[in-house]
Amino acid sequence: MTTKHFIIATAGHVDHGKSALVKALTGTDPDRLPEEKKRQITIDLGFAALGLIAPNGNKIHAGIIDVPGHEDFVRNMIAGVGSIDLALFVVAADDGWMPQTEEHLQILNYLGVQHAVIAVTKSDVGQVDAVTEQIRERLSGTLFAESPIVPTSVMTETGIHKLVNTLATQLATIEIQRDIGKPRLFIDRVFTLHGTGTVVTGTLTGGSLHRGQHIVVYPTNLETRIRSIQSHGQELELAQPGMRTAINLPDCRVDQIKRGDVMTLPAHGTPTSTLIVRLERMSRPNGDKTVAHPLKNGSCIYVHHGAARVAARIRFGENGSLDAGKEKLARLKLISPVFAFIGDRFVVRDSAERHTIAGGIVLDPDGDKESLEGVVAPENVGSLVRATLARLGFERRENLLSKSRFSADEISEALTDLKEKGRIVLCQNIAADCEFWRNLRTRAVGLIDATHKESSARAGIDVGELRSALRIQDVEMFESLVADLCKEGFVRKGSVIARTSHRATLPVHAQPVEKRIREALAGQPFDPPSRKAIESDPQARQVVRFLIEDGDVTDLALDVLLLRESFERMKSQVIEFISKNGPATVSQLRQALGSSRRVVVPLLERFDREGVTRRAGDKRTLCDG
Ligand SMILES: Nc1nc2c(ncn2[C@@H]2O[C@H](COP(=O)(O)OP(=O)(O)OP(=O)(O)O)[C@@H](O)[C@H]2O)c(=O)[nH]1
Ligand SMILES: [Mg+2]
Repeated sequence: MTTKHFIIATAGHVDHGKSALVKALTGTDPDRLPEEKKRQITIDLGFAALGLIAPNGNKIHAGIIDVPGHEDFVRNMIAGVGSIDLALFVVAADDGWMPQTEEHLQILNYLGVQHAVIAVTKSDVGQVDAVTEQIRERLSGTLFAESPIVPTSVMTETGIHKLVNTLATQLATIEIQRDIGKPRLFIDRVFTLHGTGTVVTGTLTGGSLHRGQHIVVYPTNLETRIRSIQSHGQELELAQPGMRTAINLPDCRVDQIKRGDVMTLPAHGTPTSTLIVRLERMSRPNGDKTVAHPLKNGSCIYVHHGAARVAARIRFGENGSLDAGKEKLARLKLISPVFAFIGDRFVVRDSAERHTIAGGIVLDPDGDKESLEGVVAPENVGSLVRATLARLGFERRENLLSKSRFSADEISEALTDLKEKGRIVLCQNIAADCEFWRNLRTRAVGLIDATHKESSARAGIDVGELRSALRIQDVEMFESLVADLCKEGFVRKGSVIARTSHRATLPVHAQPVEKRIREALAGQPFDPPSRKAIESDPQARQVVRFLIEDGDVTDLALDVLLLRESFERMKSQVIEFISKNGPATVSQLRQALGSSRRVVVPLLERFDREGVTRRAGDKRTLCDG
């Protein structure tokens, strides 16, 4: 039977007994720093592990993160609760609801933490009933309104057993974290172990990491390999989502990595500094100082994402501010990049780091390119795919929603499904919005038809000309469009695209010119007159273009035209000569063909490109096969 892994973090006001409770539950004192022991206060994150048995007998392993309650260390607290499954929310019976009880509650709600168990600590010295009532009142309307409340005392050991059972019962109902094949380890500690080298720890989400794997650390782009993995002191081959994970990176120095960095695989996009987000402010009971703090357009704030804290500026779509109980779309300009996914949640604090003022959800981590219009919350993969394509027009399949909380398979299935329902277009490697694609096709067809109408002597429109007329920068997308057109009704011939039904014809008055040109080229087939001499007037230029597009004439170099037939004959003769006489120089081949360097040099270069010949020193040999 496999053990389910979860992460629990404590939360609550300073001195309310969080660390003492963790020690009573696990036997581990999470306060490990000498200064913490001296001041009897938690400063930074502490860690412990708790083995539990679910009511159905299944094993549960919970990694516990103990956070500081003091208002000076809220920043550390947020780094600890970024990706937890359940909060162990602590309120002391002798003190009741206090400022950081409130602030921590808001932080957990902004981060979307869905589950909590509430411990009314110090039940031996406080008023359990009154405080329980106060807690229920403060939690009403929040995600924890229905969470169980357990009175505890570490002095008398009251309620500890019940708390263990409550945690087990609650965790048993929670889905384990999803493995979407996109692991992110939000690094919260970096240190050196004597004889082992650099170790980073964090909470792993989104996918697994295994020993020997090649990884990248963002935002520094540090690429390295995992030497070994541990979770709560146990060596592992593989760390799974929802595990506290320690990773040994012997090839890195400690000063190359810091708290807030993200370890991931190189294939899932890069960090960015502009996020499109939906910001929200909770509406909380009166007298709460955190609600009063203004959040205006242009405000400088701190964004807490994962274990990172980054200064940023807020831009709302229009001027104004975000009031309590409201939400608004905004763009966040960060001073340094974060590796965020669509659907990630974050916390916003003021620039002086005194108040938690808002929270939000990332709607687009690549927020540079488009307006705030049409950005949607990621409810399900299908609607997200459609909304994304509606905004972007098109995207490469492998890039579409790569930074989202959906797996590549889920995205791929959604694409196929939407295509079958006619809601999106899939063409080669491009996924596109139907309307966008239809418009593009209509414009392309219009340009092709206009070319046919205006210049019937031309085989069609040059693809490069079509691309620039459509103003398409992306070559791959353009190639998909051409391929789509060529599925029905259109054809690509060399460098032009045309209606299948189109036959290029020269106007009657140009036919004598055509005759003259053909004769000039046929007169000295292997050493014809220069292109300049042949294209003596605009009409001759038009005819030459017609003959090239039609395939009867090859333009070998800027100034060299050959009849296709001469080109093919020269090819056979070169092959025959080399087969008979072995590798040959330009000059030998020139003599054999009775041609000139002007023609033979570009001719052989063309044969090299076509894989007919190969250059070895100053000689040409034949390519095998
Ligand atoms: N009487 C009594 N005292 C307790 C109980 N739990 C904790 N304490 C005391 O409360 C004080 C604070 O306990 P901690 O566990 O350090 O509190 P904390 O919430 O971790 O504090 P910070 O991490 O600094 O926010 C210590 O002196 C504990 O001995 C309890 O159940 N009963
Ligand atoms: Mg503590």
